[in-house]
Amino acid sequence: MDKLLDDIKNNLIAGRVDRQDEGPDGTMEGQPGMRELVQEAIEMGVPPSTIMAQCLNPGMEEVGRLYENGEYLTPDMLAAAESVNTAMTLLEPLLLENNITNNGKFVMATVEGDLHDIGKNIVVTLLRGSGYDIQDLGTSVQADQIVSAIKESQANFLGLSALLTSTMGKMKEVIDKLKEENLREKVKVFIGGAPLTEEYARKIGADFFCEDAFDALNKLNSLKKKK
Ligand code: B12
Repeated sequence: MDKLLDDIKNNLIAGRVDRQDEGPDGTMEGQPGMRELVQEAIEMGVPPSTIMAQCLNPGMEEVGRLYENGEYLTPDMLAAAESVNTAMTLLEPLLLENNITNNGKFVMATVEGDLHDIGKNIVVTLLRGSGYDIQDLGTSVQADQIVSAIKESQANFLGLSALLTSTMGKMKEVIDKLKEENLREKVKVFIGGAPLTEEYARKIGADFFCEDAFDALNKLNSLKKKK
């Protein structure tokens, strides 16, 4: 099984969707790609959370490193994103299948000016699969739109994502607007994204900073226990 999990991770890094993809060096056509490998893992009974934790998260971390080193360019990143999405499309129904409980309403958005959504989508899939009713507002969402969605849905939780240092300040704008509308006490605010920290969460008045999707789930579970 370890080889299968490694193959899934490596196909993500190679940005391959299925067996027709030739891969970055043009030699991989005919070999199983993300679709076939994830399907095989599902048939073997590998839990979706294992595939996410052992293949998708570390695979995307490696893609990030390659981009930062200059070895990967934008098309390589987009190919990796398509490969992750293929995996998530196969995993999402399984995550949903096991959950009938409704743990609360969660509004999720990437803040204004920011188009990064791979991490947000992973969080959305994991939380949806864990019984949260998620309203995903998408990317580059203005503070006003986020606050209106909270008001209308009476959500218990808000998740904000930012990957750019130039957009993370928008999170404070959202929190300030929630205060203006007297909604701040009604919603727990979770923030995530590579440039953020625990300290930044405290500074802007968010409730929780989360390293990754599993950290978010743990923090939500600890809130449930406190009730
Ligand atoms: C993929 C990628 C892109 C893709 C995005 C595709 C997509 N659909 O998302 C594309 C090619 C479009 C892109 C564009 C750009 N990018 Co870019 N991108 C990345 C890259 C390589 C990986 C990001 C990623 O997907 N990581 C994998 C996911 C799984 O991790 P994650 O997002 O961190 O999410 C996890 C946690 O953070 C957490 N989390 C995230 N959000 C949330 C929210 C909540 C509520 C919770 C609880 C948890 C949580 O959980 C997630 C799952 O575990 C990063 C490098 C890096 N190392 O991060 C650069 C990076 C973020 N990009 C960068 C830049 C500069 C850009 C561009 C400006 C490039 C350009 N010149 O055009 C544009 C900006 C476009 C825009 N307006 O947003 C810089 C940002 C630098 C900075 N300091 O601001 C980075 C750091 C690369 C670099 N070192 O230069 N990018």
